[in-house]
Amino acid sequence: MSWQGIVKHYIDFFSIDEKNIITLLEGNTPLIPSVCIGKSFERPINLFFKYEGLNPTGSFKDRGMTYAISKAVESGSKAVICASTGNTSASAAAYSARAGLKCIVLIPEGKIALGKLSQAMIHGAKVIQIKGNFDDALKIVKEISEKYPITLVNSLNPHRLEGQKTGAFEICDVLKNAPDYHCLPVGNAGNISAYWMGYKEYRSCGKINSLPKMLGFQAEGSAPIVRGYPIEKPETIATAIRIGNPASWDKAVKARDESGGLIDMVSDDEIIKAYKLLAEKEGVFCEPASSASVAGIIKLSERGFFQGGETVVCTLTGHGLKDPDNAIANSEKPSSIEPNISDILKIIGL
Ligand code: AN7
Repeated sequence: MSWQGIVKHYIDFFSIDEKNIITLLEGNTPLIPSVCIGKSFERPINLFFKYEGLNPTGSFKDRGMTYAISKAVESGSKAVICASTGNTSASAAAYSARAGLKCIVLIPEGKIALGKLSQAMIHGAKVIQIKGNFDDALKIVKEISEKYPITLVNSLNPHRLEGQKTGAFEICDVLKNAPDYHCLPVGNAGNISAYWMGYKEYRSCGKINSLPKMLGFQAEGSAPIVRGYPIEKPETIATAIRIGNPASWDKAVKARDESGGLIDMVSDDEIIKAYKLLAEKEGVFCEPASSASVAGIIKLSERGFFQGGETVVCTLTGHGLKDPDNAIANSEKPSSIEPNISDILKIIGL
């Protein structure tokens, strides 16, 4: 049978009447073997990229959103709301459009990537930009959803993490076991928590017989979990993870500690270096926040963290096309000349 989306595919791990499922056939994303980065380490590792940019709206959020929106429909909800650094709003807008729900999104003005903003707008969400950051927006939508009949679809909604756990299932289905390490960028800290839940559920039912160590990376200017206190004014070029007080802080710390992993941080320079390496040496275009996971793996390898030979999966959480401004700003500008073959040959170096 053809792919039916994550909820139907893993229906035994969900609790829903199938007729209420709202899906864009998300999931089943490729686990791409690294051809360069993992092999370039002093002690090479067996590195894979879980390329979540190939979901219907271009990020991992679709896994959580298909289930959150389906459950909202099942419960008779007519409207949903979220705060977002961009990808959640894009996904909420698309799945709400499909379900016929009203969708309201709060975003930090000027700090969301162009592709994401365009998605929320074209799907017909009510887009409200606030002169504040994600953390301010989350506080407001939480309050609204507690007082009015509007369903919150941020990852505080447990159905979001339930959906996102399927990323772990798919990896184990391909590898036939769990990887040794699983590495993710950490923003609101939902995804690392969801993956950990997924791995544990898969082991409980005997699909795998080991668990990975969970590795999370925050951006240096937005690293509350690493520093141990909320960041009032988070900053990073990776706007998706520009979050100072993550909602799933405790869950992420639990995933780190139960698995024997770590949560550390990488600089914007390291993020951009990994972003370019992925694009130029692996042929994989992800957004800057996604490459924080790969930047983290590179940093760990330089510290002698890996023995060599371990299987390591990095989730590349969002597609590079989400953020064309950063792609252009960090690449060589195209030359612009008259259509003259000799000048063109000179530029090519022939
Ligand atoms: C590409 O869209 O928080 O640690 O509002 O878009 O589960 O929050 C996005 C987060 C990583 C961090 N990579 O995941 C939002 C939002 C990308 C992201 C994260 C996000 P979490």
